[in-house]
Amino acid sequence: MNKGKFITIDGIEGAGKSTQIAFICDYLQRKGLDVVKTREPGGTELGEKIRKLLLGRDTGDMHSDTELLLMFSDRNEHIQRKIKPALNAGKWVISDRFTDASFAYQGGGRELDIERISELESWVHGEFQPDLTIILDIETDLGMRRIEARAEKDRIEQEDWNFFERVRKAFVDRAKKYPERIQLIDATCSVEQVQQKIKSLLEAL
Ligand code: Z5A
Repeated sequence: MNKGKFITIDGIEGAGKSTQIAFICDYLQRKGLDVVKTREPGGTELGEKIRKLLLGRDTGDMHSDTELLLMFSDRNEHIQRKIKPALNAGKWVISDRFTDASFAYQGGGRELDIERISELESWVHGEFQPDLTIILDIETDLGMRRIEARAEKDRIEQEDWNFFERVRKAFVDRAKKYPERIQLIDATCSVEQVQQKIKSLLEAL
């Protein structure tokens, strides 16, 4: 039985995940909880190498199935070596992205078969799911505008508006499909307003 709680945050680029994760970690730590902040792809030593392969511009062209399989290889390492041990030690794990991102980016964005993604999900983490998933929802145009100023876009960030629009739609569909786990939050409002909504979810958990 898990003793800690597992929270994942997702959404399209520029939705404000990094901003809100910093708030979540600080909020929980102030409550005296032992918090582990992590991310996907990445989060483990091997995972960070996989992340470089997945997001590095110098990786070049990659078959969409390869991208999906690498995401789940990274996830397996992450769950087995970091997430589950931390939860079993009573820690609260906050992950910047998790499996919903594979359904949204590879399923929605790349238009891969959802059934195949579900098979990988069953294989890699079966019944194991986050206690709470927060999806920050924002219009695609606004998300893209927020990250416009970035010096260099990674391999996936270079995709076009239509790709991110499909990703956004897939996230919204996930939230509708799993209302007991996923909370969709309107992230177009101010940082403070988003924090207030997140705060009430954390209190409930
Ligand atoms: N990926 C995948 O394809 N499949 C998978 O299974 C997984 C991942 C797990 C990981 O990137 C990439 O991997 C991602 C999906 C793919 N690819 N893409 N593209 P990442 O998650 O590490 O990075 P990111 O997606 O590019 O996140 P981000 O751009 O850093 O966005 P963010 O963290 O959501 O935003 P932010 O940095 O907090 O905020 C962006 C800007 O907006 C910043 O200037 C803030 O100050 C500002 N901001 C934030 N909130 C607000 C509000 N409320 N109002 C106004 N301005 C705001």
